[in-house]
Order: sequence, then structure tokens, then C-alpha cells
Amino acid sequence: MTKRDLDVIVVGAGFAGIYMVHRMRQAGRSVRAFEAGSGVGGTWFWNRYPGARCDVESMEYSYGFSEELQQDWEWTERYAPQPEILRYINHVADRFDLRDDIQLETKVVSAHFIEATDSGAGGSSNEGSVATSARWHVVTDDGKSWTARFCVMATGCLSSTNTPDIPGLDSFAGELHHTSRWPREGVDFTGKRVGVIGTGSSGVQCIPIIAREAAHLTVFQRTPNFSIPAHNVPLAADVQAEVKKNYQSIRAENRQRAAAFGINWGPAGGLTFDSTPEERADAFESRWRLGGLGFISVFADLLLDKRANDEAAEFVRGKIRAVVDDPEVAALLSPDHVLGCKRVCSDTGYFEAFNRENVELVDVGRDPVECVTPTGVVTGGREFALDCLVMATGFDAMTGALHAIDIRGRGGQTLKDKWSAGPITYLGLGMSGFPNFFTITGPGSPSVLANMVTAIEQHVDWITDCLEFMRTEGHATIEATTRAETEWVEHVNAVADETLYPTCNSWYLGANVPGKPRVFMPHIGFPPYVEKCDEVVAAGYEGFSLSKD
Ligand code: NA7
Repeated sequence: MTKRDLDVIVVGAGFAGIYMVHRMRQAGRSVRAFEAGSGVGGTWFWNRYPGARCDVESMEYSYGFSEELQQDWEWTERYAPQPEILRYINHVADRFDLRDDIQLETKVVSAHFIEATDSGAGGSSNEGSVATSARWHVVTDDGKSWTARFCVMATGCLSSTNTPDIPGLDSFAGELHHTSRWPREGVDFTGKRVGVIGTGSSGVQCIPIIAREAAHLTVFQRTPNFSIPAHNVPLAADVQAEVKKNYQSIRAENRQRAAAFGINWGPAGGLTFDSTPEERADAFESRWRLGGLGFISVFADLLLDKRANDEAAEFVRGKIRAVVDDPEVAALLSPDHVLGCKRVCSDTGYFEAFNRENVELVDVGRDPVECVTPTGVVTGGREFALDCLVMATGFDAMTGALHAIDIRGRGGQTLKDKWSAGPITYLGLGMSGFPNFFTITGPGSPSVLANMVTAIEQHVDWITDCLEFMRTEGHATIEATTRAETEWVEHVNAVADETLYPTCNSWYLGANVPGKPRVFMPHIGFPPYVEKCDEVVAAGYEGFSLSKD
């Protein structure tokens, strides 16, 4: 019979959830993960649109916790496509025998913290002396209730779909798909008139492929994006073998890098204007040839000094002009915001797609989408007739998936209330008023500005050690103090304000979702963050209050 009173409930079974389950199993704790999808994989389960691919290299975007796993798994491409990453996650779930503790097709509806003295619920526990301690009461959409001492949110940063409220969208009579809820059976675009709204990473990845298949493609662009060619290639056996020979040291080196990845980027760049114009041009050119996100770290000050950023941005605009045949289209595709303040995309043939005769670019930044009719999209007073409409409109990032659940802490305080002016956390791991509640890669942690898998492993390991400390010391609850979280939020903002990140309307700031508080959510810089987490532990979980009741 399934145990309903657990040590740990995990919400989500993507990279974070399944590693959390693994660590809890190793620690001998009863654990259950609930996952809305019909399979494990999180982001990589849902985002099946054509061209979906990771923008961090395969050899780095993978777990490092098991030497056997990282030696055995063979990646086939420099940047892994979505189906391969999904196969990898499934392999991990099987290899470590995690499936019994993962319940699929189950959404968590609510998670309420109930003090033992309030509820008298208590119940049995695996940990003897805390038999009547407070518990999280979790209700799932199959109508069942669960209790646990600890609740760990592994809900992902880019999992809650953002569908803009466009009048008439529901009336569209053709096929309507969101990139992050792509049908498993795929979509056949052959002979169809297709529209794509959105030119972030998802749009940039799917547009070249749809362009090849469809009879006609209309791209509705609100903001042009910087995109660097991925230069994706099959992963040569000798390259893979070389990394595997040095995997431990490569992982360790990556943990010292600002974003926890970038083994192929070469040494960190100096300051832009310490170089001559010729040296700068060479440096930009060589990073362009290398491809991918490493372009933004070619010099150390690109996200600190606007003049430096202008140089890099102009280099990319020059590349767009060189690739795109029609100068007017090239101008429309050329971003004028700070390079990197919105996540830079990594593409295969994106700008080239606009040279095709069957591809049309429409500026919905100048003339916003007015409405969707049963037969197409209306903007600038004209209807674009479509058989199929693809919403590549992104996510309610970092907080959306948490707010989709009715989460209540001490005294019934809702998370929505606590975060009404923007997320407040200590280290992106916990918060006051919500004892024994952890977020993996939550707002206030490096998360989306780091290699997600590395960031996830660091968080899961930290939480696992914390729970072990509590077991050894006989603590019943852990909770961030108000002071620690206030200071941390100030610190995260102060770090961001030193940079150019807050200068444009990015999802890092919540600016893509109307009405969302405008707050810079991720912590910039992985190594200083990890150092702080380690210091907190060394100082006896400084900034957290621990209680034996
Ligand atoms: P993004 O990067 O948030 O991109 C969403 C795109 O959709 C972006 O171009 C938006 O324009 C556009 N958008 C959103 N709402 C509208 C409306 N109402 N009208 C027109 N255009 C709109 O999401 P992705 O899924 O591409 O990528 C998310 C992350 O996943 C990515 O950064 C990687 O980390 C992986 P905007 O720029 O807001 O003007």
C-alpha cells in the first residue's frame, strides 16, 4: 500500500525532482514525487517543438553526481536535441530505480503547513522523536491527501506557459499550438500557411524548420533577438573520450565559472577597451565561429559597460546584415537592446530562414496583434490568413509554477501574498513563514543564469545535507529569518544593479507577463553564490532558525 505520510514530498520530476528523489532514497527517507506530465523530464518532456535543443553543450548539461553515469552515457551531438535529453533523463530514472517513488499524471493542487499543535495531525514518522511535529499537508488532483515533514518544490523555472491574452485567440479554427505544450505525435506543416508569434529561443529554434516544411510562414516579431549560430555538429568520439578522461576536473572548473559552464570558451576575456579595434574584431569573430552562448563572455565587461556592449551588439548586427538579403528585413531583425540582457539565443539557420521566399516578417512591436479571428491573425489593419498558429510566447518564468499551487505557510499565509511585490527568498532555497519548505533553483539563486543541471545538483546536495544535519541534531523545523531574506533580496538586486541586465524587458525581470512585479529574479554569479551557501552551513545555518519542537 502507498504510504501517505512521508518524510519528503517533491513536486516535479524533471532534472531537479528526480535527483532529489535519488538523494532522499540514498538517505533512507520516505519520499514521493508528483509530476503533472505522463513521463519524467520536466522542460524536456513538454518542449517537443521542432528544433528544440539545449543551448549548453551536452557534455556539460548533464549530471555529474555519478562517475559511472557520466562515463557510460554517450551524447551524439555537441548540443543535444530534446529527444536525446529526454532519453537521458529516462535512463537516469531507470538506472537509479526511481520510478516507484514518482507518481506521474498528478498535479499538486495545494500544500499547507500545519503546526502540530494546531492540527493535532502529527501522525507517525520515520524519525521517532518528532512523532508529533508539524507537517506539510499536500492535496493532489486525484483527490488524495498526503503529509510530509518536508516539501521540496522542483517545479522548474520555465514550466508555466505564458499565453498572451489576445482577443479572439480561442476562436481560431485552425491548429493552435504552444511550443511548450507540443503534441507528442508532432505537427505536420506540409502545405500549410503557418504563423509563429514570438522570437525568443523557442521561436528562433523552430522557425527555420517550420520554414522548410510549410507552404508559407509568417513570423510575428515584437522584439528582435540576438542570436549566435550554434555550429552544432555530431560529437566526435575522440572529443567525448577526452572530456570523459577529465570529467571530474572539468566539472570542478565549471563550478568556478560565472555560469557554471563554458569549457570550450577559452580563457576569460579582459576588458573590451584594453584591446585595439583589430583585436576586438578578431575576438568577436573567433567567438562567433565557436558559436553559442560563449559569445557574451568574449570580454569580461560586456554586461557591465554599455559602450563595450555596443561594440559587441554592433558586431552581431553586422552579421545579421551580412546574412539577410533584404536590408529592410535585416534592419527589422536587428535588436537595439543591450546584448545579453534578454537571454541570447543560439540558432541553426535562423536569420537565413528570412531569405526564403515563403517567409514573411511582420513587426508587431510597431503594430501589436489586434486580434485572432477564426481564419488568422490581425495586425496593422490586415489579416494574415493561417491554417496553423504557433505560440512561441514563453513562460511565466521562475514564479509561475509555484503560484499555480495553493501554497500556505505558518498561520495560513499564502505564497502569493508573501510574494505580491516580487519573490522574497533566502538563497533561493527557503523563506520565512514557510518552515521545512525548499525551492530548487528558486528566485534568488543563480538558476537560469547558470548551467541548470549544475545549479540543481548544488541545491539538492545542500538540501540533503541540511536534512541530515537536522536529523543528527534533532531539529524539527528549519526556516529562514525575515532579516536574512530581506538582506538577501537586497543583495541579489544590488548585484543585478551593477550590471546591464535590468535594462530591458526580459523574463528575468518578469517583464514579459502583464501585471507581474518587475524584480530581477536570478542571482548573478554561480561561484560567489555557492561560497555563500557553504558559509551559511559552516556558521551553523546562519540566517535560518532551527527548532526542536
Ligand atoms: P521567451 O524568450 O520569453 O520569448 C517569448 C517571445 O514571445 C518573445 O519574442 C516575446 O516578445 C514574444 N511575445 C510574448 N507575448 C507576445 C505578444 N503578446 N505579442 C507578440 N509577441 C509576444 O520564451 P522562449 O520560450 O522563446 O524561451 C524561454 C527560454 O527557454 C529561453 O530564454 C531559454 O532559456 C530557454 P518580447 O521579447 O516580450 O517583446
